[in-house]
Amino acid sequence: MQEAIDRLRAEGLSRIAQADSPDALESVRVGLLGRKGELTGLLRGLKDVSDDQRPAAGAALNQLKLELTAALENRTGDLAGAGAGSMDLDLTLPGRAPVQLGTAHPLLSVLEEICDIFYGMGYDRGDGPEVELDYYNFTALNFPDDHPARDIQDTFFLNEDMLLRTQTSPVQVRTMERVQPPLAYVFPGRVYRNENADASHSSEFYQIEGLRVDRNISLVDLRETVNAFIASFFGGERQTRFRPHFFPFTEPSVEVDMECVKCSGKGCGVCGQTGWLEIMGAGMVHPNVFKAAGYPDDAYTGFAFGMGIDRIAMLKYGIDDIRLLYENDLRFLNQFRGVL
Ligand code: 2U9
Repeated sequence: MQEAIDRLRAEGLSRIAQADSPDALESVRVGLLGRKGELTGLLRGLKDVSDDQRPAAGAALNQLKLELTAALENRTGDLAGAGAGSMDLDLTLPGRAPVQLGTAHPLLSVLEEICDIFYGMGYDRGDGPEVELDYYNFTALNFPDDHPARDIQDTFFLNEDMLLRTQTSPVQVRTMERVQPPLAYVFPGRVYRNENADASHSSEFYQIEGLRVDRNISLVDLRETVNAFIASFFGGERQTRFRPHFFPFTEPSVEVDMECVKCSGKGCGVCGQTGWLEIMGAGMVHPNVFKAAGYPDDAYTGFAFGMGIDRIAMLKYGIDDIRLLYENDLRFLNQFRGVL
């Protein structure tokens, strides 16, 4: 019996090793361990072994069965690994590489950093829907019916009355309907514009707007708030300037420039040799917007501002293509590990 067992071990292992496809291996398995297989035959033959030798022969046969089964399993794994596309995964095995923990996306950490600065000045945070009514996105903000921003070329309309918000301003109107002055809020969030993507444009981006309404709020309050924000976010004393501009929802309106982050005003590639970077738009809330929100027309004044978070993040980290912020390429994102 022992001789037969040893012969079957040697032959069985060699046949398993030589099987070169899953089908060939399966017929080797049937030939060895199947109902009419050779090992099964030897197990049946146990009854003819003498009583004193049967326990040892039984143990040796069980051992052989374990060895052949293990060899078959290993070979199955080898053949599956070699076959294109087919995989026999053992999900219980420990991973080969250490697990990489996620990290904050640069856009969201800049968003939180900006909010934190305004919380420090006593602001609250407001949130609202990305799918908006035309009324809140345009009409209540004093956009005339024929304003070019309402064009389908600029705005994603869902139907005649509904659209994807083009700015977070509609949340400000919703907030003013709910909250009486004095109030100070920031409204960060994602906005949408129907434009072709390039290095500085994306059809979705992040914005943060701010609103402060009280008695006797003036442009001086706006200027000091903007200066405090810029000093805190970019560090140090930086020159700022207001240029006259036009927005339907503010009067007067301005665009705010700050000394270039790269060349500190000398002129370089980042600031187009001007020494200045446009950082936000702002102004005093238009009386028609107060009217739409239901505030008395003469009791309060307020300022509002808006900036693109993408642009601020790009300036802060020297990112030259906005699309990098939306592609989730780990080679890009991994550079912010531990930075934020
Ligand atoms: C209400 C009243 C006034 C929000 C403002 C801007 C100026 C502005 C742009 C900056 C770059 C949008 O991301 S961007 O393209 N925004 O220039 N936004 S004042 O004014 C408001 C908003 C709501 C009720």
